[in-house]
Amino acid sequence: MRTSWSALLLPSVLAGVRADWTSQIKVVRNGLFPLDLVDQLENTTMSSVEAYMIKKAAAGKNNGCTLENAAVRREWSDLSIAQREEYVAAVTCLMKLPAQAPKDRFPGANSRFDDFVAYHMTHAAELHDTIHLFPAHKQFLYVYEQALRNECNYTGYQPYMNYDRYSQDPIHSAMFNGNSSSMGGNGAPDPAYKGIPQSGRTPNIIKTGGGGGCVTEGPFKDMVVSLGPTSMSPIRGLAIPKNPKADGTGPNPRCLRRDINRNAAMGATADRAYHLITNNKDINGFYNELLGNPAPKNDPYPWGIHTAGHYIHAVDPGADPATSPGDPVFYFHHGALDRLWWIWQMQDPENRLNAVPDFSGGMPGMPGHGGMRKMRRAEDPKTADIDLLWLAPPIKLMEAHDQLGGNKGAFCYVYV
Ligand SMILES: *[C@@H]1O[C@H](CO)[C@@H](O)[C@H](O)[C@H]1NC(C)=O
Ligand SMILES: *[C@@H]1O[C@H](CO)[C@@H](O)[C@H](O)[C@H]1NC(C)=O
Ligand SMILES: *[C@@H]1O[C@H](CO)[C@@H](O)[C@H](O)[C@H]1NC(C)=O
Ligand SMILES: [Cu+2]
Repeated sequence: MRTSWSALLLPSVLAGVRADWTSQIKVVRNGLFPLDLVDQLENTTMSSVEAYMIKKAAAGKNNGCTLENAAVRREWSDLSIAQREEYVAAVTCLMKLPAQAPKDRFPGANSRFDDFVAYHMTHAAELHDTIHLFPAHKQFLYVYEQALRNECNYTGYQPYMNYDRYSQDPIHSAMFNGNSSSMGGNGAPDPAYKGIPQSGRTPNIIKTGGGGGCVTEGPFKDMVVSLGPTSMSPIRGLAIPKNPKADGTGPNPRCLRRDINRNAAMGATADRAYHLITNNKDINGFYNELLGNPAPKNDPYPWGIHTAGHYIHAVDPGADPATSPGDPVFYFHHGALDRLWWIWQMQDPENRLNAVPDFSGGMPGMPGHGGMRKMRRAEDPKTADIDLLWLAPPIKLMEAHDQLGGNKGAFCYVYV
């Protein structure tokens, strides 16, 4: 009966759709940043999101999630200074809470923050094959956000990074200027740091931005990095101590190293993100372009947005594809990717919401990830799951495709 009821009701409900979402979602924007191409697309897409939600609610399938009760994940610079400081405090709190990952397996995991690094570094295949990359990171971020809120009393949601806001001058940005409301500063200059090799691309290296050493300013200047590096790390020639365990899971106390890098950031500007969303009708194309595959030609920053976003900040542990969540900026980057995926899905929810790449592949856009290509055959997405083990109970992969009602309604958030 439900079908015929909604079939009767829907046309009239849909006919009544106005730009009503602005009364349901609080939009707060930093006046320093006019809406870029992707922000504008996101804004116009919200009316489709609204129509999608009305339809879903009419079919009784929204699992209690509405635009009105959805959490709002905001861009870092759109948060007030007090909100940024609250976020930073929650992350440093997580770094002080005791680890829950099995101690014998991860003697180097010192905190709840490290629990996430421990999972990521040992389950790279489960997180990064073609069918898992987007949904598994959605769950990974969600569980991290829950830990910040439930265990460290954080009252906000995971912020994301709009690279375009920081790409021209990342070092002086609200993310990386090193003041108390930033995500910490640059690394000190280390002449041994040359950058990140990019085989198969021209240029074939993301040249150093001049850092590479220990972070000396801001909230994470005293952070003790412990896990890693692993054999996947593309960093060579720096005085980073070797981990006592072959797989990098042992205790290896050292500083957080960064290279806040404009050469990387310029590969993730809004024009590129807009092209990514609007020029790919199928998920395979979207996935590949995001990963910079095939390598863009005649582009001074041909990295693909995924690679660009990682190397905006990363040296150690951030540059190592296995331990990248060991720099807290990781979560801003993967939030940004989750947002781009969502905007792409919502251009045509009927066909795109549950679209899954249908080739089995790795992450050719990142050093070390090529090796993942053969690590896991693509399973049937319908039965595949996302099992974060000590981080959260398993969920079905397809439940992590819908951020507005997926996972029995646990996912209920929008990006603004
Ligand atoms: C965003 O969309 C809303 C409603 O659709 C519209 O009223 C508003 O002007 C748009 N904002 C910008 C900055 O384009
Ligand atoms: C969070 O708040 C609760 C209740 O006020 C308090 O008992 C707990 O210690 C707080 N946790 C942290 C990590 O601050
Ligand atoms: C930190 O940087 C932000 C972004 O530039 C700025 O708005 C804020 O006032 C700065 N805070 C301090 C204490 O300097
Ligand atoms: Cu990852």
